[in-house]
Amino acid sequence: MTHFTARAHTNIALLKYWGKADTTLMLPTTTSISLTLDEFYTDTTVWFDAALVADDVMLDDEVMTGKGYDKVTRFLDLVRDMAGETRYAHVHSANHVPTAAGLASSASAFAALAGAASRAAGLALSPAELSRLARRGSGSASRSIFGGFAQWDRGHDDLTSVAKPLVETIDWPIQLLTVIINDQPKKIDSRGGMQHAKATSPFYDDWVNRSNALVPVMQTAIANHDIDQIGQLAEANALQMHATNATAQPAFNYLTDSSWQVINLATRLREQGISVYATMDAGPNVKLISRPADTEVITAALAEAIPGVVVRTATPGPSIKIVEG
Ligand code: 2P0
Repeated sequence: MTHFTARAHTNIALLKYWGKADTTLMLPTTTSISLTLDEFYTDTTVWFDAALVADDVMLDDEVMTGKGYDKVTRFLDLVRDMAGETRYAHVHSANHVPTAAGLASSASAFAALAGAASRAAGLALSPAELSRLARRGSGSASRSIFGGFAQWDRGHDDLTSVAKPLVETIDWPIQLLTVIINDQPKKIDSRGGMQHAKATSPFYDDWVNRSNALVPVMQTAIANHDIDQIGQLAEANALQMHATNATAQPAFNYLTDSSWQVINLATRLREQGISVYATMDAGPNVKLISRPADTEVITAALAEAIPGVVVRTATPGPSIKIVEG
């Protein structure tokens, strides 16, 4: 019973994934580009055990049940099929992605699970194979196999829908300031939200076409270390993604009044010459793409606009790491 532990970091999309072309294979409608973050990650240990009569899944020292457990066992079934493994597994996972930070943990969680479970089952997968496998757990997990900037090509089948590194080591100043917003709107999970937007928004196809057209433009902006171009593209892409939700039938929204306060603050700071751009995912928190040198002026402006606001700094992070436990 060899134990394997994997550490995978979460990522934030600069060009978003919002909708599936194939819900079984988890093929997205758009190619997405992300930044992996150093500060937020998941550690997962897996070992297979002939004495088990069902998978044993623990998250942060609590027994996992319900929908979350079902997702994990379905994912382990994929790994068992690939490896010819018949035993159930122990999965012990620790999330270092504070829920209060409003960052999705499914990307780091399924990337770490793919890494640890595949090795524990005796598979030696390449990074691309690992990315494909992680995608089956959660789409955004395909990108968390890689550090720095990663691109998940939407592809057209299981083989071609895979992430790759664009630039793994980033030696120039870029960060995401995570602005934690407490006024939580009604929770709609991203899996349901993206499918509803795809099925009912009259602007959905337009969003897909615009998003895919931005891929080479974003690649050039990253290659040029052009934080203003990266930020402009990311902010526009995020707002267009959220517009598909606002125009769904019935409409729904992840952004709250406080989210808009932060987005509008970024606009005002730009008018003062500061490079700061907003990106938002399936929740109210706003991530500000910026330079570390501007942290103080940005956080001071945030504190003035929203007294007591909490801000967490996130910097570019590394690829998945797997160790024998
Ligand atoms: C992203 N999000 O590109 C987008 C932007 C949220 C908003 O990927 O159904 O948890 O498990 O594939 O990966 C969140 O979606 O969804 C997500 P599933 P996932 O980061």
